[in-house]
Amino acid sequence: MLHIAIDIGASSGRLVAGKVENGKLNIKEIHRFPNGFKNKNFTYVWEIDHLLAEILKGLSIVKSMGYEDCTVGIDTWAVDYALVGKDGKRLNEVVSYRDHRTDYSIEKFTKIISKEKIYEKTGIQFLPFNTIYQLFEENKDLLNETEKILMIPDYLGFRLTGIAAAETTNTSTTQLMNVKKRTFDPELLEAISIKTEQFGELVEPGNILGTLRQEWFPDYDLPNCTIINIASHDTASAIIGTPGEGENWAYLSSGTWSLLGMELDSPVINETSFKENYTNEWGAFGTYRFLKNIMGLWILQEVQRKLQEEVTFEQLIEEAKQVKPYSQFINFDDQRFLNPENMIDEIQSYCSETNQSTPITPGELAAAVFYNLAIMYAVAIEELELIVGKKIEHLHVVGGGSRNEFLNQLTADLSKKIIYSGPIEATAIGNLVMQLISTDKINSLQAGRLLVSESFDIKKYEPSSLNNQEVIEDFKAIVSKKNKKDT
Ligand code: ADP
Ligand code: LRH
Repeated sequence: MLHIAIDIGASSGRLVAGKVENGKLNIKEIHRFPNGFKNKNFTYVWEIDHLLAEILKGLSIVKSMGYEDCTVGIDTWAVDYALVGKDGKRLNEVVSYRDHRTDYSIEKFTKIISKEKIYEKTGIQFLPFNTIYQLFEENKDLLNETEKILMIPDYLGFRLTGIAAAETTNTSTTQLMNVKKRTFDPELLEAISIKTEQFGELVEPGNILGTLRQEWFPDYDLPNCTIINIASHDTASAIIGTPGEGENWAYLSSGTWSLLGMELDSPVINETSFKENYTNEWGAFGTYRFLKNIMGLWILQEVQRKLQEEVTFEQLIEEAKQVKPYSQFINFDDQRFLNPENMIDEIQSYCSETNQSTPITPGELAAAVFYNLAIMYAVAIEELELIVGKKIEHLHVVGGGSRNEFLNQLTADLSKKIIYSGPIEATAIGNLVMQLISTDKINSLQAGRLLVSESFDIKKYEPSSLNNQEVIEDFKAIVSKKNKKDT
């Protein structure tokens, strides 16, 4: 049986076919397409119908390759949703989490329920765009008409099968789930005037969602597809596809975002995790991803988009290598970098506000991104060890960002940890692993990870002997001075 992972990240989507042959997972990319939000009537929205069309196009390629039957899993980015009316039709544009409607929502909402109480209940980090704040700002008339609020992968699954579910790994990022009771929290729902029934039925990864309704898509020649509820939050799938072994490893899922953390059996909710804004997102098999969102390679994507001429990631990396190291210290987690009008201007303003030199050339801008991200990774690793109380022996870097060997080496040098990079397509692979488990081809997460490590090339980076503690201290000093000035 062929398995198809539909994996849609903020910057691109792909359909990846997978099969176990001779004890290895072989994968093949069937279809790839760009993704991104668009400005429509002054709101940033995703082109969701276009994404559905790309999925159907990809599935018809599967059929044209001679496959009549397959299983399918869908994962996408988290927190965003579609509102569906009684007739099953979508009521709204799907607003992107980078839209500015929630810029001040945490402050407003936490006047109703305190930050401490929300964190105690959910264990989820405070990000301005969490679903709870988006729904808080949502048009109330639309919400009254809403039959179902569906997270993006659930909505795409609903469009393909007609079945409305709320898959738990993605639903946990709403910041509406009570982590102890593992269900929606009534007090949080009440504060945004939403009823539990407005969400789909909660489902754990591993079950079947339904079958593809081919008759709804007469323009496409499609195979018979059984849609499986995999871990539909892309980061949850990425960590399933990360070949960690034992307990002393951390991960960095590196793409549009940098998600750095550890997989735990139970959530960690205490004063330090609250203060440092660590999250406990739900994983498959009762695991928790204790992690931090770091602004990630989004910064580079936006720099690249705003440059006068077209420059590839490879060129940016080569040019960054020629630049004097650590020329500026920039806290890219500052909310100003979430979706500024012009990322280059924003970086330059930050540097002049902090009396630092200004990166100007593409290489200088890319270097500022890489050196500071590597510092931020090292700081997060230090915090993680402290909060979780475990020594991290190595860091697995997966996702598109793991192709960046320069950044991988910098991360090793600054964190003083051994880095293993790859697989690049860990998310699609994690999606496939859940399909293999749910169709009884393998029997556990551990077996899945072993299969991943035996099937894909993993590269090792050793930390250099340079003492980089000083740059980390310089970074912290500039950031704390700037934060004080801003408050
Ligand atoms: P997402 O799933 O969030 O859309 P990906 O996992 O696809 O993100 O990773 C996208 C990132 O991968 C880009 O922002 C870029 O930094 C990095 N990347 C892509 N191609 C290359 C390359 N050839 N060399 C180095 N980095 C790359
Ligand atoms: C990564 C991701 C991340 C979320 C963000 C919205 O694609 O799913 O885990 O915090 O997007």
